Amino acid sequence: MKILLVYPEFPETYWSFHYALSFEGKRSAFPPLGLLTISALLPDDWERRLVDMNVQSLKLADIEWADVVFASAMLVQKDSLGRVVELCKARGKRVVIGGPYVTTSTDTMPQADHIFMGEAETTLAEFVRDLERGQPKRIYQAAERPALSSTPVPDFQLADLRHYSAMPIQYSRGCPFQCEFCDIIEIYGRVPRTKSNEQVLAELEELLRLGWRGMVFIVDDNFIGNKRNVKRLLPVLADWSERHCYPFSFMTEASVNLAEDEELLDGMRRARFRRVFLGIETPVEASLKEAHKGQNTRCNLLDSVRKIQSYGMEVMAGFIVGFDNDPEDIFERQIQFIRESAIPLAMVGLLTALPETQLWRRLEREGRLLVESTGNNTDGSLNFIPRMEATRLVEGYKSILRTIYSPNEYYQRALSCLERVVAATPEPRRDGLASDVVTLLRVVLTLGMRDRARGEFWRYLHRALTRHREKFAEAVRLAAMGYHLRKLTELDCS
Ligand code: B12
Ligand code: SF4
Repeated sequence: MKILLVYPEFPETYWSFHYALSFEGKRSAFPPLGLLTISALLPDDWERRLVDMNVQSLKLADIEWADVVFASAMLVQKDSLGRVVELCKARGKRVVIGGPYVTTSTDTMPQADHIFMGEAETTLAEFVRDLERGQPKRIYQAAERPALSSTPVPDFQLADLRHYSAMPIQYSRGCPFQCEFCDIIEIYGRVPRTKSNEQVLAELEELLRLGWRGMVFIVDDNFIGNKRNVKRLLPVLADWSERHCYPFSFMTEASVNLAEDEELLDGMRRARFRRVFLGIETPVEASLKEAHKGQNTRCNLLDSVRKIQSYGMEVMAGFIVGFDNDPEDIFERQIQFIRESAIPLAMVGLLTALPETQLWRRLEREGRLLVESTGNNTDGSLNFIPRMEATRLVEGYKSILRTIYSPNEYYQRALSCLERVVAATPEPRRDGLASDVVTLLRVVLTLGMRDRARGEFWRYLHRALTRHREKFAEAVRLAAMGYHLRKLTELDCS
């Protein structure tokens, strides 16, 4: 059996990091871990090929080669997925689809032959058996969420690692909290399930064997969802890293209560976590309460950010406007908070009702739902009737983006971040010195010569060099990221 695994194209969004990645000569941030995991669950003697359309085009020859096509998508990839399914069906191929989009919106891809809802660790084996018997079903959905002990080491070797800026691994699924807008808890549940320490090390060993060096993104919904287990993992991870001369550094996503736990923070510092993404959402307490995000109201959010930064981790964070309780001055308050927090990568979105969430159900009851979301909460579109007048909300939202990504504001935050994030040892080298030099030249050529904000860039670089010389590589990386965020803002919000 020949299996073609296809990952549809992402539209250009803040999250594509397109403009920043091009400096490094990378085509995409991460390979598709869902498909690499699916591949590892298939019978050993089946042949597999991966086409990540974010790094290479889908060729007719690939489709012709395959007996079965497997595709995975988030909502934001829906249009591209639709085109993939159409193309493959037109060539008479059997098409199997799965992933977060398919899980939450089943009835929207009528041409696909088989639909996998939820996690596939148990259902895929059932499909393979059914297929061999000639009786595959249209819909597969596991009765229970699988234990992650059944998740194999992903087939990382299928991806051309050179095209990506970081590698993903997953330690846990699910999150114990219950934020109203969140679809994670609907898809992956509220009881965090973790892999064993041995499984994690086996995945790292495999990445090492394949020659990967550099950033590893632990793509958990909430890395500290199961604190007891993660506290057992961290010393093992630190020890492994030391024994292997620190080939990787780590980034992950976590809830803000990370700041309350010094044992966890210390464990993460020792294991060389460099970045952590927090769901801060808003500094407005009434809006946090409305969103059932109680964990963010029990602390001073700015202090929590500062504490995490003091453990050597850059904080990235998500922010949302559009809650019913947002006051008229919400836009200024978000800007002020972001300014004071020293979070360069502040990702601000409009509240979005994703299918099957508590928010979706409430708005449906209140008769306020308009359309299915585009899946991209930064494209300025609303899929429900907000309390605030819609035009004012969208305009205010865009004014946040224009302000926080403007060169002065962004470079100032980047400098404050360099100042606060305690000096760490250099990050592991991925592609060697020559490649670093080429990246630097590209950044200097674009930001320091061609860009209209070149004056701000040189002032930033000068201050970074004089005050934080040992963090020069970090300073350049942040500048590149800021350029991406500003470019998109100029395209979308002018
Ligand atoms: C890493 C990640 C990213 C990476 C991209 C990684 C990549 N190239 O794939 C980055 C950071 C770039 C990213 C960006 C975005 N992301 Co994202 N991301 C994730 C995250 C944290 C992990 C994904 C992952 O690797 N999971 C691990 C694998 C093993 O799990 P899985 O994909 O679910 O696969 C399992 C099953 O679903 C199933 N399966 C999956 N595919 C298939 C296919 C077949 C054929 C079969 C049979 C089974 C199957 O089997 C697997 C094993 O059980 C998820 C959350 C999560 N827990 O998954 C969010 C998530 C997928 N992202 C999400 C969103 C919304 C986004 C953004 C739109 C951001 C935003 N808020 O606007 C952007 C879009 C990207 C862009 N360029 O614009 C949502 C998707 C919601 C939806 N219903 O579509 C999620 C679920 C998180 C959330 N609620 O916010 N993301
Ligand atoms: S903390 Fe994050 S992952 Fe957990 S429920 Fe809230 S939004 Fe979802």
